[in-house]
Amino acid sequence: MVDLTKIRDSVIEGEADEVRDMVKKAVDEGQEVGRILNEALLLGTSIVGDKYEKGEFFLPEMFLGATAMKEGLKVLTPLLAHSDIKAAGTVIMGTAEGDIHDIGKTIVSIMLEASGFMVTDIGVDLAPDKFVEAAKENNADLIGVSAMLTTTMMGMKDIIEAVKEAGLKAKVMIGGSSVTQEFADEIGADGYAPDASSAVKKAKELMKG
Ligand code: B12
Repeated sequence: MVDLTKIRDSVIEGEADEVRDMVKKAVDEGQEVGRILNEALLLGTSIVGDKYEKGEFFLPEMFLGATAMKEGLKVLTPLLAHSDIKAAGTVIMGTAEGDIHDIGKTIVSIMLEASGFMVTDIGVDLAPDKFVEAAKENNADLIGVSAMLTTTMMGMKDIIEAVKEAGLKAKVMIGGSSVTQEFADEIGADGYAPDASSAVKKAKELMKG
């Protein structure tokens, strides 16, 4: 059996090939996908974040760690997202302008898909009009916006305003490590969630009205 702590450590070390191979092996062995995600990939990423905060890691290490995590996530994505439930709603998901962090929003997207939502992930570093265009094209019920930097968080307000100005029916849900409920209220977001599983709950709640 592949030891999940070994995968976690390889994420921390930024060993993308090892992470991918071990995750594949763990899946083949029948290890639980949710545990591989939480105890190996997410925990590894969070330790990388702690080390960066303490000054033990610098940007290159943080980048390698994220790349390794994403290699593992690629293996898990098809397994997490399978769902035969009718679409619970249509969601546009993206990261705010100036921000290239995409792991959090990718996980939220996967969890929403796994819960029956139709999600279109439009990428990172997106100006407000990109969200508006995509929401129109897809007749979206919800728009999810992620921002990890205190600077890019501020741009979320512009997205909410652009959505309102365009007269769209879509509700805007926001998240990211520095985002809080208080901030969401302040900028007039329809919803906020601190993590992927509460994002699913919040999305369902917003669909109800
Ligand atoms: C990996 C990482 C990177 C990678 C990103 C790779 C990638 N492809 O995403 C790289 C190395 C590129 C990077 C770059 C930078 N980073 Co960085 N990064 C991180 C790190 C370590 C982890 C982020 C992550 O992926 N976490 C794992 C995911 C699963 O968690 P999450 O993103 O929080 O998402 C969860 C929730 O927030 C929520 N959520 C997220 N999005 C959404 C959306 C919705 C709609 C909802 C409802 C919920 C939701 O659900 C998610 C799942 O549970 C964090 C540290 C940390 N502790 O967060 C710093 C961090 C975010 N980075 C930081 C900084 C400063 C930078 C740089 C500016 C560094 C620099 N000097 O260049 C650049 C900015 C680049 C840019 N323009 O965006 C700071 C931000 C500080 C701040 N408050 O402004 C942090 C907090 C590190 C720190 N302590 O200083 N980074």
